[in-house]
Amino acid sequence: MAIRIKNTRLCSSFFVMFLLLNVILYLYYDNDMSEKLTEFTEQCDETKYSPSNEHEEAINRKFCGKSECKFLFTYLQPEQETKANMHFRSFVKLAKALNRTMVLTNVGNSRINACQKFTFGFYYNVKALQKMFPDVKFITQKDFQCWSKKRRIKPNTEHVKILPGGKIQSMKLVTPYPDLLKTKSCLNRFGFKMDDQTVFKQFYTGQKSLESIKKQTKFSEFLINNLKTDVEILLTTHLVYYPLFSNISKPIPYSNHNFEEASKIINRIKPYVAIHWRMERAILDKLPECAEALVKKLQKIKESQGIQNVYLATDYPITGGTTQSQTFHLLTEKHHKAINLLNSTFNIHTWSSSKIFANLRNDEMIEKEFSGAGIPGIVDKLVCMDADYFLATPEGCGRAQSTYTTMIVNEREKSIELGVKPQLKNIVERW
Ligand SMILES: Nc1nc2c(ncn2[C@@H]2O[C@H](COP(=O)(O)OP(=O)(O)O)[C@@H](O)[C@H]2O)c(=O)[nH]1
Ligand SMILES: [Mg+2]
Repeated sequence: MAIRIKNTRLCSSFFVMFLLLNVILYLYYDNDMSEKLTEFTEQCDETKYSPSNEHEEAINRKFCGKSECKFLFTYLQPEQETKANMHFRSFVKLAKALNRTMVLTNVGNSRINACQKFTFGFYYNVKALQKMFPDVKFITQKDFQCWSKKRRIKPNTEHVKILPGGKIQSMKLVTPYPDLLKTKSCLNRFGFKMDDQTVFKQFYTGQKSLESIKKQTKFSEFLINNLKTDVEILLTTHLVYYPLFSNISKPIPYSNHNFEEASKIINRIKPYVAIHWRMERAILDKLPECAEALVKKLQKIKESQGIQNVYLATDYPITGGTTQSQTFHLLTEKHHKAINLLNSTFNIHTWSSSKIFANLRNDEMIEKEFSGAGIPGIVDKLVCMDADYFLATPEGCGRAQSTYTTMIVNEREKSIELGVKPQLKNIVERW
């Protein structure tokens, strides 16, 4: 009997410890792991009460901590991940300057826009972003959506689009196009007011006007001065390729689970040479030459450095299907032959041969992310950052001026400077 009581006590203390451990683990991983699935399967229920200022204020307090909410929602970043990452930071700066809460727009398929199915934390480390911008308030798209739906007096909006070209630093009011935004940009998923009465502003940077820091500063000041409005939501988008704000901070770090998957690959293949072959825009006739030169270069590195393993990061569709970059349309026999030469000469490791995120891959919607450019692009980038030796695309063999490659190079340079990754033998070399 006594033994049984002892056992029961022992069991319950183990159970309590087990629970505690889980709570600790949950808190530790919260921003990365708890919020990574679909946004729109679970609808936020609309409230049943009739409109009254008191209720509106209560909803506001719940979601933005104040009786009045002021949000900045950049619902569409036009470019893919590295560039979208950069522009997102410009808009955080804008949110800061305008004292608005920044919406963490959804992500997926290498994009940051309202139509995507994953929360921002699926790609990015939200806690790290908060540290980078300690005085900016953030809200997930899901909570923002919920807030807008729960509001009975629907929050008002102003729409802002920033375009390159036009008259330098100019702004004009344009005819509203709410229906297009509702259908094409998924803004029908939110409960805010946007109609033919809504103010639609179009800003122009002027020709090549954001190419210098001085011009960026002038433009951002112009933008801030013209966006001091009382509307509850500023809806923003742009088509600008240069940074909108000067002194843009370092990239938003990727979320922990991406680092963990990259580490699994790295630990399995180290030491290794990583190649970033961004094939988009290669001169087709040059491709056979490019592949041969790469093979030669790899053989040399193997001999001189004694590194046996080769990791290939590329926008070529290594799993078949479409290319990994959505701006890479012209895929030819010459591309296939180039990759075949590489594959037949070396045992090449890739994100695909490494079965990344095995625990997530039994869901059809998530699996789609692994046939596209999203998560594989992030993991490839992280594996390249840690490689013992790094080779990047030379001119003519693809898109040598790639922000994707530049991000790897900058990170490697920083690691060498700080001496934090002793395995790094070079920053970058073009083969
Ligand atoms: N998986 C994978 N995707 C890549 C690689 N290189 C480029 N991409 C994809 O191609 C797109 C590149 O766009 P971006 O990140 O803006 O860089 P940039 O266009 O090269 O300046 C992204 O969607 C990437 O995910 C790669 O090595 N591996
Ligand atoms: Mg791009």
